[in-house]
Order: sequence, then structure tokens, then C-alpha cells
Amino acid sequence: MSEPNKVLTSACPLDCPDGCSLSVTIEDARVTRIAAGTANPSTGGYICSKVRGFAEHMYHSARLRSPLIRVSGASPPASKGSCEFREATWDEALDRIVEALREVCACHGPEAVLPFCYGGSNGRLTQDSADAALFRRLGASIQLRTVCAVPTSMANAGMYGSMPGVALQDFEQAQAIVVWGANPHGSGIHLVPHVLKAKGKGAKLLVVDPRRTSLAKKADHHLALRPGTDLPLGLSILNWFFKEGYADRDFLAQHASQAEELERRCEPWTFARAADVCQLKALDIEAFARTYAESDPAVLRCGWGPERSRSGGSAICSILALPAVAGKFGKRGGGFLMSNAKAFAFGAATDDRQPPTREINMNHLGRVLLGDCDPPVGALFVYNANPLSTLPDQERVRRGLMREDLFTVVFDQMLTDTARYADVILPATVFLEHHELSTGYGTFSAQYAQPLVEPLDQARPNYEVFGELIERMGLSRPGDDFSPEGMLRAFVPESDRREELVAGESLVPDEGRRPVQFVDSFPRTPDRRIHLVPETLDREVSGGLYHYLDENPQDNYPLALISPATSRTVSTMFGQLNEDEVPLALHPQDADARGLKDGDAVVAFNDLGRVETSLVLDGDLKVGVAYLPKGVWSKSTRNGNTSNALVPDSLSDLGGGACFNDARVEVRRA
Ligand SMILES: Nc1nc2c(c(=O)[nH]1)N[C@H]1C(S)=C(S)[C@@H](COP(=O)(O)OP(=O)(O)OC[C@H]3O[C@@H](n4cnc5c(=O)[nH]c(N)nc54)[C@H](O)[C@@H]3O)O[C@H]1N2
Ligand SMILES: Nc1nc2c(c(=O)[nH]1)N[C@H]1C(S)=C(S)[C@@H](COP(=O)(O)OP(=O)(O)OC[C@H]3O[C@@H](n4cnc5c(=O)[nH]c(N)nc54)[C@H](O)[C@@H]3O)O[C@H]1N2
Ligand code: SF4
Ligand SMILES: [Mo]
Repeated sequence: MSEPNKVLTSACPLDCPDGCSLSVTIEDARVTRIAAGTANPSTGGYICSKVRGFAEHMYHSARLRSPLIRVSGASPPASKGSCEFREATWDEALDRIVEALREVCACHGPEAVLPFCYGGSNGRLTQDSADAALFRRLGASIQLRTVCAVPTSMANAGMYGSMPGVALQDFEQAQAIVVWGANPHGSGIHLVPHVLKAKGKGAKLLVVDPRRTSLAKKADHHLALRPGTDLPLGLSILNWFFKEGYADRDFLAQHASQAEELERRCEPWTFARAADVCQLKALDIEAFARTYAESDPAVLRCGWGPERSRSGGSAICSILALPAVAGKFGKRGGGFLMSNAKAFAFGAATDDRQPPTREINMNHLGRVLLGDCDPPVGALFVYNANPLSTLPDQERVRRGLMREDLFTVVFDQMLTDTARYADVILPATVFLEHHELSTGYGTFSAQYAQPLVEPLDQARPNYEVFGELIERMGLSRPGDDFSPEGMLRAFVPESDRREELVAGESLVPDEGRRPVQFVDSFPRTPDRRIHLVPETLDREVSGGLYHYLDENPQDNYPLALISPATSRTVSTMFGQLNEDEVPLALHPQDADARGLKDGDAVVAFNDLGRVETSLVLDGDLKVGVAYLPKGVWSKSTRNGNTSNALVPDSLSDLGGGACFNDARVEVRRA
């Protein structure tokens, strides 16, 4: 007899700013429908189509259902990546892992083990909990998690001490809204209705993006700059504010430090000079700057597009300096929103001390696997990440993963492109099958969700598997508790807040008050002031903060390739559902110049690699810009490469961030 339907609450932990509450229908012990829940008011009664269709994702044929071990005894031996696996029990798979980790540690020392994770599970229980304890106690290399958000976080922390941002609802109060290098229609949909509502009430909309995005189409001012040139643009606007009397000198004197130094550094950047570098018109920049300066209140949403290039850290600093210099704080609907990831101060699941072990920048994985380090990496343990798809210099990463003497574990929900190169694959639960504590980094919410269905076949949650590996490696310590309840107690020591979470309520900081910057929320820097040229950041940037690195002229590769998010995937999650080829987009003028037509088979190439797929013409792109979305699986192109095969593994000026938007390519008929 089938069970009656149940409708239960959950929360979305995916790598998305919105942190939605969910309402999940279970029929016959399976998830059949997901809709918006009510705990986080920012969810506003709707969720994205990806999570609405999550059942299709979680029961897809690419879902891993049991541990797999690579079959290497074949004759001739199958090369890595050829995807020859046999099913194994958890016991056998974990035995194999323990044996391999011990062997690698014995041969090369524990730093030869490299744990590798990123944004797959943005939840607090499934990352930096038992996994962190395991690798710290082992003495493994430390992975620097630099692929996303490090330049933005450093800029926000250095200048404002990660002050909480403007709530989405408060965008409705603004007279001008700047959306700089963000695409909320794709990557954070809950901001959109608030922007449109403000616009309906007469607010001006200003967009900085090399593409005419959905919001840019509605904008009063759209600056379609050359990718990677946000810094000159930002500096020229700041310079004009200082020169033309738009700088709020009283506010700066009271609340900011180093304003004179910033003024000095932006001085050389006239609109004419910036226009030349950014491929814009000086008059358009001036109109944009004037509208922002003369609107009150004015709010700025800074996205992650501008950080992903050589001067990305300084670019973000220049953007975040705009509301300070123009005096846009102190009113509801004024200020900025970057990331609210630091809005909640949770405890840690383990108090293990970090031994001073080797640090490895994840953006250099390919290089590191191919021996550019001592000791060599002998074991790579991938979880919550899909590095072959998401890291720069894909061909090099692939060659690294093909090393026969590398032992690779991939712990994932899906048979991803990376998993195909593993020696051992472990099946992970999805968030509806495990406990999770999730926080949205664009909305103010922390939510706890219990498992709503049993794990599919043999899938297991991260905390359970890493907890077991700690025991099997003999690394247990008295007081260890990696149960969901134990970790929740460590994260949220106050029992009343914990009870609210377990009862399905969404925690909000500051008793639910939406903070107004410089009224009830101030910089969290030690002196509570804005640091316009923070010393720590200034030291890190070669040439000093706000120093613009010119584009390396590459005559053979004139097109700037960008690869931002789409509404179809979250990074690479859901990419397996994409049955069609994913085309490369060019502006019709660029296609014409190369004798190419819509639908042609093309190859995009540079010295690093090539991607073969079809061409689509897109008049919304800036001339000189090519576009291939983020998150594409190898099955969606003709030669199995994706945009990252064309992305250099060079690093941004702050924090060693990835330079996805510095890819330069040429395109011709295949
Ligand atoms: N070209 C280009 N590349 C990019 C970007 C770009 O803009 N352009 N963007 C970058 C950005 S912003 C980011 S954040 C990175 C993301 O880089 P990654 O973190 O490597 O990418 P994801 O697709 O999020 O990979 C997450 C994997 O974790 C798995 N997973 C999810 N939940 C769990 C869990 O609970 N347990 C386990 N074991 N696994 C789980 C998912 O199935 C998925 O395969 O990509 C970067 N790469
Ligand atoms: N549906 C969906 N939602 C997501 C994600 C996803 O993959 N899919 N990813 C999540 C993650 S990991 C992140 S980090 C966020 C990212 O969220 P967003 O900040 O929105 O980031 P992107 O989509 O990478 O790029 C945003 C915009 O920057 C533009 N851009 C590209 N180069 C430049 C440049 O040099 N300067 C400027 N000014 N703009 C540029 C792109 O055209 C794009 O429209 O979204 C999160 N939300
Ligand atoms: S991915 Fe984002 S928009 Fe979609 S349900 Fe999750 S939090 Fe909401
Ligand atoms: Mo990201």
C-alpha cells in the first residue's frame, strides 16, 4: 500500500545568494514536487526552475548509486578517464582509500595528500566539518579556495570589515540602482522583482556588463565595457566625483580613512582615458556617473563578474569605494550589497589547530598535479567540487588527472566529468537526504533542514563518511562528535536559537531588522571606519592597490571570452540534464568578419586549448566578446572541452583569484 503524500519543509543549500525556503512533496518515499517555502521571507513565494525540477536531477541516471572502483587490471590497461569501473561495497572502497592514503603518506609525507572541495554543498554541515578534521589531523596540504569570491571578500573585508549589505527588499526604496557585473536574472533571481518595482516607481537603472543582460535591456544607462576593465572605469568615476564636487567630504572625514590617497591614485583616470581602455564613450560614462551622484538614495549591487580578471581585486575596491565617496549611506535604499556570507557568526565544528602545512592555490591544480611542487601530490580527494569542469587550464588539469601514479577519490552525487578520472568514486546524498544548515549569501537567512527521504541506494552524507574515515585512519580524538546534532550544537551554542532552527524557522541577524548601512550597521573594521586604501591589500597588489594592469595585447587572439552563469545550472550542477549542444556566442559583426553564420560548426582556440561546438549569433554581446556559459559538461560540446580549456591559470591581483574573464581567443570554422 502506498503512503499518503507528505508536504515537508526544507531549505536550499546550493551555491546561490538567495537561500530559499522550500516546501517539498513526498509520495511513496520519493520527492515529487518542490515549491517555495515560507521561513525565509525573501523567497517571496517562488523558486528557480532548477530546484523546482530537483526530483529529475536527484533520480537522474548519472546519479551515483554505489561506490565504484576503477578497473585497472584489464589488458591492455584502460587509461584514466575511460570510465571503466566496477561496483564495490563501502567497506572495500573505504579500505582502498585508507590503504592508499597511508601509502602516499609513507612514501612522500602527508603533504602529498591534497583535499579538494568547493561550492557543491554550500551547507555548513557538509563542508569544513568532519572533512576538515580528517585532513588537518593527517597533516595534508591546505587547499586555498580561490576559484571564486576571494578578491571580492578581501576587498569587502579590508574596506568595510564585511559590513552586511542592503536587503533585497530595500532596493525598492532607491532612486538609482547600479548593477555592476552581476546578472540577477541568471544567478540570484530574488533581486529582480525589487529592482523592477523600484524602476516602476521611477528609479534609474544603471548596468555595467559586457553583455546586454535582461536588466541592461531595461537600463537607463548601460556601460558595455571590455571585460577586465572595471578598474579604469571605477577610478575615472571616483576621480570625477572628487574633481566635480560630488565627493561627500564631510562623510569621508567622519567615516573614512585614506580618502586623499584614493583621490591621488584615481587622479590620472579621466573619462577620456578610461573610455579608451574600456571601449566606451566618455560622455556615456559621465552620464552614468552623474545619474548615480545625483540620485538619493542610490544602491549598488556588485557581482562577481569584475573580480575574475588580472586587476579584479582593485576593481572591486574601486566599485565599493563609490558609495563611500559619493556619500550614499545612511538611508534605507542607499549603500551597497556584495556578499552577506559573514552576516552570521557561527562557531566551528572542530577546534583542531591547523598545522602549518603547504598551501596550494586551487587555480593551479593542473600545474601542481603535473609536478610543479615538492613533494608531488600523490593522492587527491575531491568532494563538493568538479575541478575538471570548473578550473582554469582544463587541458592541464585533465593531463594531471590522467597520471597513473596519482590516487584520486571523487565523492559526489553524480558521475561528473571529474569523477570519470577517479580511482575510487563514492556516492553522496543530496540535501533532501541529509541534515544541513544553510545560509544564503545574498539574503539574511540561516535555516536547518532534516532529511526528508532515505538516501538513494547506497549514497551517504559527507559528515558520516568523513567521520568514518577519521576512525579508520586512527585519527579519532576524545570529544569528537560529527553527528548532525553534535555539529549543530558546536555551530550554534545558544539552545534557544538552535530550537528555532530545528523547528524550521529561519534565523535572521539583528532580530530581523533589515540593516541600514551607517544607521544601524557600521563597518566591522577595528576602528569602525571605511578603509579606502587598506594597508594589507595595498601591500599585496604589485604596484599597489588600484594599479591597473593593461591587457596583454594578443594579436592572434583578439576576442575576449567570458563564461558567466546561466539559469540552467548552478556552477556545473544540473549540467547532466542538458541534452543539447551548448553553442558559442559571437556578435554578428564578429561572425561576419570571420565569414561565419549562425549554426556553423566552429572552433574557439588559443595556445592553451580548443573548444569545438556550434555558433550562435547574439547581438546582445559587445563586439569583440565571445561567450560560452559556465557549468557546461563535456558531453555538451563536440570535442569534450568547455570554456575553461581556454582560460589561463593566471591569478588576480588580490588573493590569487581565478581570471576566467581574461581568456583571449580566436574563432574559425571547424
Ligand atoms: N569558466 C568559468 N569557470 C568557472 C566560473 C565561471 O564563471 N567561468 N565560475 C567559478 C565559480 S563562481 C565557482 S563557485 C566554481 C564552482 O566550482 P565547483 O565547486 O568545482 O563546481 P560545482 O559545480 O559547484 O561542483 C560541485 C560538485 O559538488 C557536488 N555536491 C553537491 N553537494 C554535495 C554534497 O553534499 N556532497 C558531496 N560529496 N558532493 C556534493 C555536486 O554534485 C557537484 O558535482 O566554478 C568556477 N568556474
Ligand atoms: N543559476 C545560477 N545561479 C548562480 C550560479 C550559477 O552557476 N547558476 N552561480 C553562483 C555562484 S558560484 C556565483 S559566484 C554567483 C555569481 O553571480 P554573478 O555575479 O551574477 O556572476 P556571473 O554570472 O559570473 O557574472 C555576472 C555578470 O558579469 C558579466 N561580466 C563578465 N565579465 C565582466 C567584466 O569584466 N566586468 C563586468 N562588469 N562584468 C563582467 C557577465 O556578462 C555577467 O552578466 O552566482 C551564483 N548563482
Ligand atoms: S538555487 Fe537559488 S533561487 Fe534556486 S531554490 Fe536555491 S536558493 Fe532559491
Ligand atoms: Mo562562485
